[in-house]
Amino acid sequence: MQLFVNHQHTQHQGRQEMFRGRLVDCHEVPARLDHVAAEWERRQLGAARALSASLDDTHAAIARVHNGAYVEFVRTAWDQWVALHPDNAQRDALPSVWPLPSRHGFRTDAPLHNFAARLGQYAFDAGTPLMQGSWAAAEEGARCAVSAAMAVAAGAPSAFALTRPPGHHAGPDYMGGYCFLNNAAIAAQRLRDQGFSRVAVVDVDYHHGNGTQTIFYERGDVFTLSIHGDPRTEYPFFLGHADEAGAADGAGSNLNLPLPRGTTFGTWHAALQTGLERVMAWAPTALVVPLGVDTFAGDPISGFGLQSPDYLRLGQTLADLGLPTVFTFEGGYAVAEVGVNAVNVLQGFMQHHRLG
Ligand code: SP5
Ligand code: ZN
Repeated sequence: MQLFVNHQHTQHQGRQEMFRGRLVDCHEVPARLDHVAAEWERRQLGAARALSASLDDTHAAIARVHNGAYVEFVRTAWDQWVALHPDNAQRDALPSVWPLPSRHGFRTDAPLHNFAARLGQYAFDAGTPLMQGSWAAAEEGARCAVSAAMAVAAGAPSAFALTRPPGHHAGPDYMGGYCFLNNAAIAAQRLRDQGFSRVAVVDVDYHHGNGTQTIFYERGDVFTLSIHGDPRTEYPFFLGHADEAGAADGAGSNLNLPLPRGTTFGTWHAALQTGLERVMAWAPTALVVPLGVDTFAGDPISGFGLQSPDYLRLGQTLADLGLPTVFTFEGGYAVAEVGVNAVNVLQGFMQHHRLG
């Protein structure tokens, strides 16, 4: 498995997120990635590769799944924020006002010249702080995702984009859920553009992969499967229900398998196998796995009960599909265990994949 590491990730280091009416320390911290890198190294799984994608190519890949005005906003948001008031340089930007859906009468077509309004237009929660280095970190993460996809397109059996901030909650024109650019969607689209005719995304993060689902919802060339905490009780609440099956050309190519809080590995893995039967019946030629390990029993913000050895088995199950595979790093907030859990998936995969 080829490893691509985002060495710019520490430029994104959120201070606080809104939780139950007050600001609490961010769960999505730089040490998460460092633990995964250290565990990969400890097991001697191979040196990280140089990123093959240029910045120009990365921007082209980002533009394949994200809206140009949104990308330009994320790129320039910090400077706009600091221009409002010099004290803002010491604070992260967090949204606090949003338009409700248009049925409530609010307009989103009028020009917005206020930064707080523009931030609300492009974000769906107050848990995704944006700071000086957020764009640089997210951009380099997308570069890792493109490089990983290109490695697989060139014949590598598998590749891992080890990056943060994560990506699977970011939609065509919005940030949220600690995510700015959808690395998994960027990788899937690049695999399509490199000639893989049918790409499946199998999202195993605790939270529904709403951004990825939305990006591909009306397309028949990318299948999206997500297994996650039931959005009736779990974040992101407003998407991820079992009846979302895709639309237009994408009808039948989205599958959500929501599970209740408290679900442990036996039930979780049975759901995965049910989902993978649908995926394989769809006949994909490549796979993208947004890899979140916030399904871990010890995760501080999530509600499933997977144990560390279970992640080896998850890797094996994914390997048994026998597909060229790109992994992107998503959630997992039990910081001390995140390295062991994520690398268990990857090592379980490598030990069982027919392509090596
Ligand atoms: C990539 C990813 O896993 N994003 C998850 C974003 C979740 N943000 C909202 C979390 C709200 C739950 N907070 C519970 C805190 C308990 N101390
Ligand atoms: Zn998550």
